[in-house]
This record gives sequence, structure tokens and C-alpha cells, in this order.
Amino acid sequence: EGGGGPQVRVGSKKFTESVILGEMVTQVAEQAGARASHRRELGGTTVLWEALRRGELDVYPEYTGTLRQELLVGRALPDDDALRKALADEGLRMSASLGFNNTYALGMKEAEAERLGIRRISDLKAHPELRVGFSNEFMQRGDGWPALRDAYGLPQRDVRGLDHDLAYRGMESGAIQLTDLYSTDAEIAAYGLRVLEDDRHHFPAYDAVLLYRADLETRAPRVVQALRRLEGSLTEAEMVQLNARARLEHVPEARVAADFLQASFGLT
Ligand code: PBE
Repeated sequence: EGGGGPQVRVGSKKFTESVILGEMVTQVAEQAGARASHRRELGGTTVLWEALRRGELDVYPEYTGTLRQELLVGRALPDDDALRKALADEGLRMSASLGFNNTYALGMKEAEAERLGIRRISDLKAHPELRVGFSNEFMQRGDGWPALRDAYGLPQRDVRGLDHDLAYRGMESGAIQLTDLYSTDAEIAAYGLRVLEDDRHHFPAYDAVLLYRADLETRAPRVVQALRRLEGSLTEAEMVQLNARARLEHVPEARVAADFLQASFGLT
């Protein structure tokens, strides 16, 4: 292989779990003989999606609920077959689930939620004065704040957008009292946050998957085959642990990914 194998361009979104998964993909692709590069923290969901469709990326980690509620919103996608068909129309493929669901949820500090008697999202209706900070992407997405507010009839007006990786510090300092959580965030337990029940079932399942260009199957079949080993390889609890190593123990994402691949598949 004169050029050193096919080129595989991996992307990730601007949050820790996406970077860890992007690193796993990059390292697995290298193991399978590719020249792989990782554009880490490239941007938000739309940026990654557009880069993939334009052919600037070959693969990135995505979530099924995000495909349904944001990227392909408006199309009838009753099941996974319909979802795969809609993606095929865009020249894209989707892996099976990596094994875990990373859903949006709303969270508050446990003690404060207890004091105010807030267990469910609908309980927020009685507390219009809460200071709210949502991740920037959540402020605008199809499944985000405007849709959630309408679905529950929520009255909060003091709502600002912020970087998700900074939201927990804002919760800790008291600058904000309510934020959107990603359910595999290690900070939920570490900061003692209460996850409010989504009693109107606004949020769908967000199973983690790999989204890749269909042409990768002909250009780099060994890479696509190797990436399939990641399917079903992670439970939600395991993903929380990997996020904890990166976010709470400050281990670089590449090391977290490498250790996982070593432990799970013996890849070094
Ligand atoms: N998620 C939940 C979102 C952000 C929070 C991981 C499904 C996403 O990146 O699409």
C-alpha cells in the first residue's frame, strides 16, 4: 500500500464524549491500516453533519434522537429501517448502536430541587424565577428549549446559552440553578445533581452510532469492518466511566480511548 492505506477523516463535536468516541474511531481506523486524522471539537451537530455531507469528513459519532429530531426532522421515520433509508438518500450509512443512550435531561442541585419540591419537569411550571443556563445547541435545536418549553408550558424567562462543558461550574457556583444534562455526563453524580423526570416524554432515545459516508465502504472496506467491532461495545455505565476519566481525572481523551480499546479488544 504505497500511500500508507486509505485516508480516513474523523470528526467530533465540541463535547468530551464525542471527542473520546472520535479518538476510538481514529485509533481503530489506524489499526485497520488507514491514515486517519481526527478533527476534534469541530463544532456543533450541524457543523459535523454538513462537513460529512460535503465530503470533508468520512465519519463522526452521532445519536439516533439527534438524527430524528434535528437533522432529518420533518420526515416520517417510524423505525430504524426508515432512518437508514433517509440517510442512504444522503449518501450516508449508520452503524448499529454502540450500546448506550445519551439522552438530554434537565438537572438541578439535589438539595435545591428538594427544597423547592421539584422532581419532574412539569414541576418547573411553579418556579418561573429560576435562573436557567442551557448549552448553546439546546437553545436552538428541534428537540431543544423552545420545543420543551411549549410541550410543558414552562414559564422561565431568565434563560441563557452557554458552553456545555462550562455549565456544571455555573451550577456549582449558583450562577444558574437549572441546566440541560447529557445523561452520560460524569458530573451528574460528581456534583450531586437531581435528574428531573421527563414526565411528558419529550426526549426520544439518543442511541450513540457512527455516521459515515457510503463511499467509505468501497474506499476502505477493512476500516468499515473494523469499526463494526465498536457496535454494542459500551454500556451507559461504561461510557459514564470513560467520561469521568477525561472530565474529572483530566486524562487526555486519546489515552481514555486507547485504554478502552486495549481492555476491550486487546488493541494497542
Ligand atoms: N446528545 C445529548 C446530544 C447532546 C446531548 C448527546 C444526544 C447530541 O450531541 O446530539
